[in-house]
Amino acid sequence: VFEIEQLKKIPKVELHVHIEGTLEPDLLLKLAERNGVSLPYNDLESVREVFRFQDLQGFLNVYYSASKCLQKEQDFYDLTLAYLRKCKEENIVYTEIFFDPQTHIARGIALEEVMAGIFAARSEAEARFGVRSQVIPCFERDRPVGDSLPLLKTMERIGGIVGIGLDSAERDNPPSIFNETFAYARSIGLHCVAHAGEEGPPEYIAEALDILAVERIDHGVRAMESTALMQRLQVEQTPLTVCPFSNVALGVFEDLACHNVGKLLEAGLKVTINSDDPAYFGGYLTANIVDTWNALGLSLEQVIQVQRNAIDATFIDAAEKYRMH
Ligand code: ES4
Ligand code: ZN
Repeated sequence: VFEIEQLKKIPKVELHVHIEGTLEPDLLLKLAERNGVSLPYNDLESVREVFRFQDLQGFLNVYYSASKCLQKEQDFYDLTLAYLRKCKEENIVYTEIFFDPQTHIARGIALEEVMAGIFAARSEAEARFGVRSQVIPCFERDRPVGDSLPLLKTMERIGGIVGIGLDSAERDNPPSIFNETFAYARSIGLHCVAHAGEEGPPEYIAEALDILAVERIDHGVRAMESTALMQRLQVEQTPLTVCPFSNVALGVFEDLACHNVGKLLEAGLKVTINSDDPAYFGGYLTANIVDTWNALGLSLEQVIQVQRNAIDATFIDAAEKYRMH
């Protein structure tokens, strides 16, 4: 049986975490008050009540609504620094952080403020805690596809991002329609990832690889439904950023004992473990590993394996990866 304190000691890498999903109830309530935002819940008890989800859409409704409390550069700074402080505490030495620009722009927040807050926290955390990070904006696939390329060009002008991603409601929103935006991102040297095979079918994983040319698949757990795809992911060693707590919280798997991550590992896929939206799904990276490993009876060697996989799957240069190993 693994314990939190034991696995905290192992240096770790996280590749799938949405910064808005690290907004803990106490900071949420504090920001609501600071910015004069009224929420349908105003104490920790009722927050916990609302944080019980049926599926991805049910979660996204709460997540986007809570994000309204993030308004000023300082808010994004506080949010990001709190997560990176958590990384220090858990010995997460490097993390690639997602954010959802469209959620904030749609409310009239300047993208420059959002990004300045996140970047300032990044520098601070590197200097103070030695926790390094990079930043990846995600396009929300349930918003008009035509908004994505102009937004990408705005972010290109602002600078500082390492890649782009694709998130939000997956069903009936296939990756392929973002073709042009991802092609442009690649042409300017950005890395590409996409959520696929979370709630959507295995075909969306193949599409993300073939049409968007993504280098990692976020989630990807529904790959198991296709033998051909499993074989391809094994041969190509495409990293999957698996998020066990998220999958259970959103009903993708009944419980951790039913999760397929052990089978994905046994099939030789390049699996990594991540927290996704830790404030909403019951815990950070270390807790995800501990509880999943205990539920499935996985080994310490497999903990090391997923961490080696995560180092290989990062968007840092080869010399640096070598040092991390
Ligand atoms: C997300 Cl769990 C999940 N899936 C898709 N999009 C997301 N955005 C934040 N969390
Ligand atoms: Zn996600």
